[in-house]
Amino acid sequence: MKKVEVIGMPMKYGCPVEGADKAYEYLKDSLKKYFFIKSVIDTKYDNPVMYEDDSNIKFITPVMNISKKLYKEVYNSLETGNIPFIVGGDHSTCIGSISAALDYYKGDVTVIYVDQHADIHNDKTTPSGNIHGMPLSICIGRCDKRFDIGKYKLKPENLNFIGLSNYEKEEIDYINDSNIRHYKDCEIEGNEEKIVNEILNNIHTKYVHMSFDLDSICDDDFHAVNVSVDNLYHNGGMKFNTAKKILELLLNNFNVCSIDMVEYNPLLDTDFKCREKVDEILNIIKNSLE
Ligand SMILES: [Mn+2]
Repeated sequence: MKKVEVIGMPMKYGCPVEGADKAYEYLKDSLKKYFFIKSVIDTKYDNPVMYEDDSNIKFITPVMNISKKLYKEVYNSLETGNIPFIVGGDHSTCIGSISAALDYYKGDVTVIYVDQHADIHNDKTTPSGNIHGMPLSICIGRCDKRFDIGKYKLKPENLNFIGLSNYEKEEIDYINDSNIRHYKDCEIEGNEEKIVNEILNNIHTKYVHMSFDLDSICDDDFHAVNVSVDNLYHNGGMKFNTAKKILELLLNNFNVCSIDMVEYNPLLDTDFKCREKVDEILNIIKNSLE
């Protein structure tokens, strides 16, 4: 039986908000209760440079160098027959994990991306220059060669979004033009099984990487994230119970080879309410996969 093993990724260079790099440290005791801890990536970086050229991309060398360290660790975990569970960090975390899964399984990997944001800007379209809004384009290979990592690229047909609510025009245009399957945050409640079955019936690969951004949960139920979506026009994410149901269905129905959980910001979790919910999520992962 495969074993879930935790890789801590205290990554902060993909997002300007302080705090997500401390998630692993805050969650360590809970994580140890449920899982074997494989390692923690050393994300310390001497003299990181924010802008290296005249583009608006921030911290490209630290992000890519640290991502390559995570890539090696995730690849090694897959080689030893385990299921790496990467605890970020901002969502640039998934650059290393997805590219490692793609290389290890020679491209035979579907990504299920549970997030309110599309995270699919490329180096030309990003308005903020924050790399946590670009990881999927990096894995697909639609950024310039400074972002090269791994050999196998993610095919758009093997990408699925669950929980989308917040994206820029360039992102949704690319998603629509590439026929990327996507479900908006407001479509999910009550349709969890239907959605999971639709993805299951259209899957082209043997393996699935699940990338779970905690900001896919609405602000009322889970506020301690780097970039919450809360505006007049959206419910701003799934209810916690809906997210749990989706997670449970995904983990029980797909051949999940690797998982990320990202963007938890413990500095904003002043009453520890979100940490209790993370504990419930860990329990679901444990019960579904081990
Ligand atoms: Mn994200």
